[in-house]
Amino acid sequence: MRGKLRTRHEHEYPRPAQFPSHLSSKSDLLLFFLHPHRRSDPPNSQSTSSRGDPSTTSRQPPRREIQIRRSLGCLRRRRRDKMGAWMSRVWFLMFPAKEYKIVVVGLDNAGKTTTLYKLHLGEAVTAAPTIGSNVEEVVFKNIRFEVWDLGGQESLRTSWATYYRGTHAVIVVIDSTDRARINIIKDELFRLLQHGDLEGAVVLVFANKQDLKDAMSPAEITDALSLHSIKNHDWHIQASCAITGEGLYDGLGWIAQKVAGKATTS
Ligand SMILES: Nc1nc2c(ncn2[C@@H]2O[C@H](COP(=O)(O)OP(=O)(O)O)[C@@H](O)[C@H]2O)c(=O)[nH]1
Ligand SMILES: [Mg+2]
Repeated sequence: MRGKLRTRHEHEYPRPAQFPSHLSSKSDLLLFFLHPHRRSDPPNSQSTSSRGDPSTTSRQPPRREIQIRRSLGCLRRRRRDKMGAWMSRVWFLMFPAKEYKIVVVGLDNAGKTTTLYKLHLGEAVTAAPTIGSNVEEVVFKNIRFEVWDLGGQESLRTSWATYYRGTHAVIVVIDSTDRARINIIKDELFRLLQHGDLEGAVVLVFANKQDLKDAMSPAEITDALSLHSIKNHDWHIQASCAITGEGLYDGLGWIAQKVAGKATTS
C-alpha cells in the first residue's frame, strides 16, 4: 500500500466557477454579490489588451460600486475608532492615572518653590518669596500629584494646617546650610505630625542645597530633626539640589512607591 497516501494540493480542488480567483478579500466578495452586473474577470484584464484605444482602457467603477466602497471604508474607520476607544478604556482600567496630594513645607528660602517648579516644568525658576501658596500638577510614573507649595514665613506657617485635609504626603524642604534655624523647622515638623488630617501621610525630607559647600549632610539633618523618633509616619530623607533637580525624582519615587502601594493594599 506504499505510495497510496498523498497530500492533495490546493490547485487540485475544483474552484467554483461563480467565485472568480481575483476576488480575494471579504469586501471584494461582497461587492461581487451586490454588483448589478457581476463580472468574473479581473478588473484590470481589459486594460492590458491594447494601449490608446478608449473603448478598451481601464474600466471606471460605476457609481453604485463607488458608494459601496465608500460605505465599507466608513464602516472600517468606525470599527477602528471603536477599537481605539476600547483599548484606551482597558489601558485606563489596567493602569489608572491616580492623583495624590502633596504639601510642601519648610522655612522661607529653603527652596520649596524652586523644588515645585523644577518638578513641574523641569527647569529652575527664579521665585519671589511665596505669599500664600502655589499649586501645580506633577505627573510621575503615571501617577498624578497635586503639589502645594506653602509660604514659609513665620506669619504664614499658622495657615499650613488649612491645607492638610486629604494629604497623602508631606515634603519638608530644608536649607541644609541654615544651621541657625534647624530647631525651628524641627518644632514645625513635630507640630504638623500631630495634626489629625495628616494621619497616615508619609513624610519626605529634602536635605536641599547640597551643592553648597557648607551644607549639612542628610545624616546630620536626620539627627538634628530627630527623625528616628517618628514612629507613626513613614519617613525618608533625600539629599537634593532643587536648582539642578538632583535627588528630586528619587524623593518623588519614594513617595510614589509608598502612596501607590498603600492605595493598592487598602
Ligand atoms: N544653591 C542652591 N540654591 C537654591 C537651591 N534651591 C533653591 N535655591 C535658591 O534659594 C532661594 C530660595 O528659593 P525658593 O524656592 O524661593 O525658596 P522658598 O522660600 O522655600 O520657596 C532662591 O534664590 C533659589 O534659587 C539649591 O538646591 N541650591
Ligand atoms: Mg516659595
